[in-house]
Amino acid sequence: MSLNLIMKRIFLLFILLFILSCKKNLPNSTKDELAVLDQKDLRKQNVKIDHQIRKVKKAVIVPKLDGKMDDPIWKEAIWYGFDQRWLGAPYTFNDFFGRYKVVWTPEALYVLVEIKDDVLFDQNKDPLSLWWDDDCVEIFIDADNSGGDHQYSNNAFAYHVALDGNVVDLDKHKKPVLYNNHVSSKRITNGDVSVWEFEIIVYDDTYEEGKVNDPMILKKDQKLGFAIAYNDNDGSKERENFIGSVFIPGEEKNLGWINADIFGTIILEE
Ligand SMILES: [Ca+2]
Ligand SMILES: [Ca+2]
Ligand SMILES: [Ca+2]
Ligand SMILES: [Ca+2]
Repeated sequence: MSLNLIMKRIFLLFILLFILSCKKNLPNSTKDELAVLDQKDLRKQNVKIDHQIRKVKKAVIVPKLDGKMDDPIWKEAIWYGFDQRWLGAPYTFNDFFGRYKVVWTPEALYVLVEIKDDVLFDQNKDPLSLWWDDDCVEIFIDADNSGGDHQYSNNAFAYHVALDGNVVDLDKHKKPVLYNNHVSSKRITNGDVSVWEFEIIVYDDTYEEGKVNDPMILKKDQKLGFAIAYNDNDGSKERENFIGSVFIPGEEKNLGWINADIFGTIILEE
């Protein structure tokens, strides 16, 4: 190796060391600023913290909405409980017991519900009047699992399905609207046990009532916000209990109709 070449290499080494030392001396604050910016972006987007994460099976054969649970996919899916008392006094097994299953196809979510309720009560015949005070199943769907406020928006839906099959939620004008074309159902009641089957066409936050809206095509690995509840009334002026599927921290438990952060997270698997 010539002396010239050795000198050149030493010179290059010095330059490299110089560049490295400059990088090291960058003030720490630059790094911190970048971190702060990231956190701000996260807060702006209101990222939901996934909880009650459950995998949901795909149905090859679509369950028949006949109020009978003999479809092949219902035998494969597992039961989950309505086991969270969101409103009302403690209740007995005779008063209420409920469990449910969820499966999916690209076109819809399917929910099977088995409810034991001693009295089925429908005091408000007008579906748009005090719908939450009659016995009803409430299904919460957040298509993009965004979480966040949805009280008067379509960021998420809280479908109240009444005993007569009418489906109600609030729209952006704070008025109740029938969403019977989003949720189809069939209920068969024997004694105090009702079996309900639901087909839920999923719409995302671009949904506009009265316009032409494309339903969401569901895909493998997709996450959705999901919760379900039952409003139990056995003859009182107002509902006696509101029993949900997901734990809600804090004193106020009646938050499902306002904030999609409390929904659990389902993941669609094949
Ligand atoms: Ca069926
Ligand atoms: Ca009851
Ligand atoms: Ca959403
Ligand atoms: Ca009841």
